[in-house]
Amino acid sequence: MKTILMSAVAAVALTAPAWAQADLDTNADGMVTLDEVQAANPDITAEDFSAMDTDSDGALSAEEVTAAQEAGQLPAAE
Ligand SMILES: [Ca+2]
Ligand SMILES: [Ca+2]
Repeated sequence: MKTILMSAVAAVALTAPAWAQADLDTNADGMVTLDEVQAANPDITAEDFSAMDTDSDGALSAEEVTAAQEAGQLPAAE
């Protein structure tokens, strides 16, 4: 029973598209700001953030977070 429940949780985590971003988005407003990125990754600079913010709106969307992680600009959430 316990195994079935854990498998279900794992499946949900794998299929949720924005799970990594949700992890960074500490105030849950749907966007990841520089402060939120730095809270999890103190080494990220404003310059690094600008490079990841491809549409320059001052925050990272789920797509931008995923792209940054795939490009190695942002550590992938564990
Ligand atoms: Ca946020
Ligand atoms: Ca953006």
